[in-house]
Amino acid sequence: MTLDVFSKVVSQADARGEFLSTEQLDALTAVVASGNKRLDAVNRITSNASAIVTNAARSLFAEQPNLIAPGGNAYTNRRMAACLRDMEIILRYVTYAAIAGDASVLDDRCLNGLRETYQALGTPGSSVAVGVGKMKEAAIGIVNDPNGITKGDCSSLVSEIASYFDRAAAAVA
Ligand code: PEB
Repeated sequence: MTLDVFSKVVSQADARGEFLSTEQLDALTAVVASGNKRLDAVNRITSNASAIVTNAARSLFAEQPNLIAPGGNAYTNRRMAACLRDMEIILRYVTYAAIAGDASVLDDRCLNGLRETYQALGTPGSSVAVGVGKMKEAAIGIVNDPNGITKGDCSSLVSEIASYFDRAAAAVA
């Protein structure tokens, strides 16, 4: 089921017929308190999505030129377009998970069955995972850019966002 961090806690508590625990409320308080940072981070990634995708793809093809050589999995415009599109889809679902504060949307709507899809297509999932790792580095660099923002501690938000990229990479590697 696709949930955000609030509905996830509610459904977990409801499954046990319990009120929200102090720990659950504290965790949600932290999510609310850092809400503007989360919105800013997602806004920054979203505004730079096309650069994040193209730079990651360029860097992947520089490292793995076999992908774009005749017979490679990104050779021909059609496959290149499919590859860029896949990276954009994955980045889009990472931003959804980041705004929701929960990975379920990424799992259910993007990663579920993706490994099998790539196996069936003969697309190297390990190369997709490398591309996702490159998007992660770029996205985190953009989120951490001190330009134009009030300085604050974004470390837990950054590691949460990093975990969504890691999850996507692990799902196809
Ligand atoms: C997943 N990717 C491809 C297809 C599907 C997906 C379902 C087959 C149908 C099509 O071509 O459109 N679609 C994609 C996705 C979701 C979805 C993530 C989630 C909701 O609905 N080729 C490379 C790189 C890599 C790549 C390693 C990093 O060399 C990707 C990019 N994906 C790639 C390629 C194809 C593809 C399809 C090349 C086309 C494969 C082919 O037809 O030969």
